[in-house]
Amino acid sequence: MTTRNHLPNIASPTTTASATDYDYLIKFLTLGDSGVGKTSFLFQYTDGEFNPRFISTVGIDFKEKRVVYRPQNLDGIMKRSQRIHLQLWDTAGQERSLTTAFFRDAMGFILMFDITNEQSFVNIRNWLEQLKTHAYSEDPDVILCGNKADLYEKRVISEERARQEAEKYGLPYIETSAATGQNVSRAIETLLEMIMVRMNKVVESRNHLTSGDHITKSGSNLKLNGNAMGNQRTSRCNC
Ligand SMILES: Nc1nc2c(ncn2[C@@H]2O[C@H](COP(=O)(O)OP(=O)(O)OP(=O)(O)O)[C@@H](O)[C@H]2O)c(=O)[nH]1
Ligand SMILES: [Mg+2]
Repeated sequence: MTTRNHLPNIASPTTTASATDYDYLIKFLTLGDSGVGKTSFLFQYTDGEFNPRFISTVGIDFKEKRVVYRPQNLDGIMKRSQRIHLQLWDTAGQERSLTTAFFRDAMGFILMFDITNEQSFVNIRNWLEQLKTHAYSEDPDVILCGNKADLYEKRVISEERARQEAEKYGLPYIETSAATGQNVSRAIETLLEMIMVRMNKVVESRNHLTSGDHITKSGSNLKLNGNAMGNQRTSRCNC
């Protein structure tokens, strides 16, 4: 376990009145080569729309969406739904060095390739290397998306090959289409589930933390780590 191995940015603001109507702020980051469909994927998820024109992202951008997370009732204990404010950071495939600074602040990563583009698939390895170096943990929560599933006639990466690659890295794999919306919500929900499971483990273990540990709770809200939002308290959990 390294000092980077903490969950960042699970936070609930206490300093602004308008920001108190959700339980957790969670940041995701899209990654992948230019043109694989990161921006289109987020646009489809937040706005339910698709633009066939390619406008390459410059720098970094983000979109937001509120969702409700319902914890799975595995142990027979009813758990209350949690209101999530999702912040979806969209990186530019061409500007790796610029965007690595944002890796550390994200809790979950949507790693995307284009099923019609061999090179974007080959480059998954490079993106994972970058993640290992710059993310909050050497083992962050990542979902692999094979995008442009609607272009099946142009497919060059078979689903089986993609699944094998995902398995090699221990990642869930989902085929998506930003054009039709296929599996777009499902991909986000899968990643959110991974994070909430990880986070709820932290919540459950909070009673074991000593007063010297860097985790605080306010009302029903847990705060972990500081971030670039500017309206949260800073605390940190080495979990
Ligand atoms: N048919 C189809 N086209 C897609 C899909 N996703 C994206 N595109 C198209 O692919 C092109 C690139 O999409 P973007 O979303 O801009 O790609 P990006 O990954 O954000 O690229 P950068 O910002 O340069 O990193 C655009 O012309 C999109 O319309 C998809 O699922 N199906
Ligand atoms: Mg883009």
